[in-house]
Amino acid sequence: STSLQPYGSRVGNFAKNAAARNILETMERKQSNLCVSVDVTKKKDLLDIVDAVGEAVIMVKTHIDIVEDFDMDLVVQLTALAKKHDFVIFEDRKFADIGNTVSLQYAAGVHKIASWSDITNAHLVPGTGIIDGLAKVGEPLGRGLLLLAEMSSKGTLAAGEYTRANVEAAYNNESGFVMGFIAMGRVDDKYAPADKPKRDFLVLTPGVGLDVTGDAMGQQYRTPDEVIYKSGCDVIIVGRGIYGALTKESDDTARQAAVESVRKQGNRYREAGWEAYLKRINH
Ligand code: S5P
Repeated sequence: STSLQPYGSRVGNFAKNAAARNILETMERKQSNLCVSVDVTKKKDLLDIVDAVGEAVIMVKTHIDIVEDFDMDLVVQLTALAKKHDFVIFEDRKFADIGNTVSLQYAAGVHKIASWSDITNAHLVPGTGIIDGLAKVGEPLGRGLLLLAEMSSKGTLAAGEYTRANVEAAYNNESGFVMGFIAMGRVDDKYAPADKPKRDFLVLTPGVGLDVTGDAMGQQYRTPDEVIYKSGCDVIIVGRGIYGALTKESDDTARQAAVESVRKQGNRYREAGWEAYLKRINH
């Protein structure tokens, strides 16, 4: 399995995808496999969290449509922070429509996702036309796409033959635009098509927490060790476990303390993720 190779040595496996190469190189440079998921509704909160954890992460994942005061200045500031701290941007848009519609959703509208997000993701529910629609926009810009082959939530229908279909679609994508999966384990190994040469893909995994095992709405958490070492995934995605402290501070002192706690959690998850990775490649 390619997951036993160091991140840096896998760069050459992604000759057709600049975003994937950039992610692997960033991981080596920063000694981190941590993606922070910044699911907050205020521009200032988003930027403060990203600035606090930027040094520890290789990727920032957004849900840009939940930001109430979104404007293009947020994109300007976020991309400036990406430069300052050396991370990749992942808009977690979870596209799920026909090719023509997703190409418009990706390129246009209020958010113009393709213009600033290095990678994004899609459900395969509509069929492979969704990949064609997104590739038409993303490929010329050097973007990458992840397929949601599995999900972290209780009762997910993304399993078994549906997961296999995602892996087959990725293997059939000759251009290299599909660079990986959202999945809970090494689906690219488990469902590798027998009639095709093995290919490398990145596996990014949400549902990661060190302190709790789930939430009230079906989220399920595993530790970085379970995800990176035991399951062989490449990137841990952590949301509330990192930014949880920054919610409803009454004054500046409380806010400062919350931002410091966010920074601390970022470092904690970076260390846990990297330790699990070192254990994996040195095993
Ligand atoms: O299966 C999934 C796929 C995704 S992208 N399960 C998930 O939780 N996510 C996303 O990861 C979800 O939309 C959220 O942004 C993040 C997890 O956040 P947390 O606060 O539970 O860590």
